[in-house]
Amino acid sequence: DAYNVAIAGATGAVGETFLQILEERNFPIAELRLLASKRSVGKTLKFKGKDYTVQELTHDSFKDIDIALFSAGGGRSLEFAPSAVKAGAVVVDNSSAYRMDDEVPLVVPEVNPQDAFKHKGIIANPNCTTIIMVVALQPLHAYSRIKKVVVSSYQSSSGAGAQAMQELMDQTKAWAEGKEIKAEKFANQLLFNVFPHIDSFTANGYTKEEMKMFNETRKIMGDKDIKVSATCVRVPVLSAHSEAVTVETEKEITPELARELFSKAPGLIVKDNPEKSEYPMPLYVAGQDDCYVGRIRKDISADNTLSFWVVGDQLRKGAATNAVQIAELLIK
Ligand code: A2P
Ligand code: 11C
Repeated sequence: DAYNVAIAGATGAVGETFLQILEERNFPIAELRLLASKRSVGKTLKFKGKDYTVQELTHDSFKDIDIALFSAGGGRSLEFAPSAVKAGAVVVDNSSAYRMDDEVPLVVPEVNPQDAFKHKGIIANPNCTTIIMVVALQPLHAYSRIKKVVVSSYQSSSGAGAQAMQELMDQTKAWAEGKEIKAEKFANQLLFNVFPHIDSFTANGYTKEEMKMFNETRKIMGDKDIKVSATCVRVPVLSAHSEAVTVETEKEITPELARELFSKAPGLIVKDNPEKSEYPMPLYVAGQDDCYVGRIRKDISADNTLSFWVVGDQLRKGAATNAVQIAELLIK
């Protein structure tokens, strides 16, 4: 069997990664329809060596489409996903628009694949930082219930899209040429800087990105008692997000046991030889589908508490790979 697939937001950072992943995984595609804004109409994108012309995303874009992958921003998802569902497609939506909707499953295939089958037309792809963290939390949680997580993220410019990645490269070039450094996509200069501000601030002092980690983790892991306190930080890295995670579990999980649980977990690779300066780093994890975990150690500030470092390519496992894995579940 082969399926008719549409990509809404095909010209974006995640959209282009969708094309790569569908090609690499040889997803069975009959027709491929690439959709973006009016600005991109007529532009061509390559898939398996063939040129595809971008069309405008409209309410009529989804006739005969089986699977629609959305990554064109939450506004577009709210406006056009219902039209795709009406046309008979299943939507896998990478935006935050539907994630906390009770009717919409929020799925990470390594954690809650069964939830994908409860969909009513739309399945939500979680936030990238959340996906990378829960891939590592799941094997621990399966051994002993997680009570609390404290996490700081080191998020790359790719999280803010293709133009944000370009801005970091432009700032680097401007600095090297002694020219003025401009910040437009980000509120602050990212080159030579970090800022603890991703998405907008909410009334409790956390940002929306940080609250996504709190709320989405509970929904994906199916445990309303897990508490997550996050500080989400933008760093001048092009792609792949890193996270320093501290987890309190009901039973003690020693570093040795954690290493064993992580090693057996799907989608996760242990790289943890600090004496050889070997630990996961975004520069090397970028371009890979698996998440990497290292710096596994007993936390010395509390009982039954473990600390580790996890890195994942935000455009791949944090977005496109996870969404394509969801589509693969549906056609299996
Ligand atoms: P376009 O390139 O035509 O602007 P990113 O997250 O990398 O910034 O990408 C955003 C994606 O969403 C792009 O493919 C972009 O298309 C698409 N997009 C943005 N606004 C619209 C819109 N109003 N209608 C359709 N697609 C949109
Ligand atoms: C970032 N994680 O790095 C954000 C982008 O909820 O899907 C993704 C926002 C989301 O900027």
